[in-house]
Amino acid sequence: MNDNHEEMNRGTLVRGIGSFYTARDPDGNEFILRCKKKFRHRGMSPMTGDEVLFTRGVGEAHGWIEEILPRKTVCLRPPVANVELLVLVISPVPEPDLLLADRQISRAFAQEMDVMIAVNKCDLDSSLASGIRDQYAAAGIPVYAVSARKKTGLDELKKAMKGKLCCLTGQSGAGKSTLLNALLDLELETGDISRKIARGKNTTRQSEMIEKDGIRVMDTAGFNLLEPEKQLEPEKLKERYPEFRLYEGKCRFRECLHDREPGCAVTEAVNQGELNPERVERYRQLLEETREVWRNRYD
Ligand SMILES: Nc1nc2c(ncn2[C@@H]2O[C@H](COP(=O)(O)OP(=O)(O)OP(=O)(O)O)[C@@H](O)[C@H]2O)c(=O)[nH]1
Ligand SMILES: [Mg+2]
Ligand SMILES: [Zn+2]
Repeated sequence: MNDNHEEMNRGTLVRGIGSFYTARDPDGNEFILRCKKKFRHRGMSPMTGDEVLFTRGVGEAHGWIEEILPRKTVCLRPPVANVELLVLVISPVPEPDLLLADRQISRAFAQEMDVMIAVNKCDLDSSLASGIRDQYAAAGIPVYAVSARKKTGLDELKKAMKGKLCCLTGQSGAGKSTLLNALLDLELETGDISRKIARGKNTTRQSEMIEKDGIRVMDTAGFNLLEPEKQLEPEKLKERYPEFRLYEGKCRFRECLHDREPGCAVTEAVNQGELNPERVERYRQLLEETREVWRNRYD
């Protein structure tokens, strides 16, 4: 057996449908693969963004994923690997859910991903972007105001996405696929917002990696709910808020979790207008939830 197909190839998984995955090699060739059972035994399933070693199929036959290389980062929702820059897409419709956004930002920062926000549909509401900027400036999260429909603000966003593996994420209907179509001149499927429930219709079903114009980006399925993390110690949550760092060690109590303890420097910073009250309020909401989940972690 010295046929070509036994040779090991290297590629990136660019999509997966059912139990079939597509790997793209460095020359841009795509290969349909299946996953060997050994991964399932290890509780590992391949994800879009994975770097893999694979053997090619003969003729029309599919090949096999032989190895999944170590992941730099992992998101479970959307399920993607090796993302370096998370691009949250927020729009006036559907109504922004910033608690959901904060959950995603918190998970991204825990893995040292970069995060930025694209406020889309600025043709419908030109003031949303500045409101979002107020919420996230102190955390150092850049906010780009764009309209995929009117094609405004696209160059700046595109420039900021260069050089890192990006992932567009956000509520269904926020306009992720439309935005990628406008940015990279693609024809990804897009959907309407339901009139009745004012939500997106989950048009994109799978994560898909696109490489074009020097940009590597994944379009992903929107969602409206994210389960709380089971293994997060409440004390660790504040470490995921870059804007708190300036105040660490300045509270009356050394163990302060910035949850309305007396003499809290974060509360003081909110009162002084240095930190955004809504973002801090949502932190406290997530802290409460994290405590609750932590208390019940053995149930
Ligand atoms: N007015 C306006 N509408 C937009 C803009 N961008 C997207 N839309 C509309 O928003 C709706 C949803 O767009 P999609 O691109 O399918 O949204 P998505 O985020 O990919 O949604 P899922 O794939 O379901 O997660 C479509 O009707 C788009 O035409 C924009 O800049 N302005
Ligand atoms: Mg989509
Ligand atoms: Zn404090």
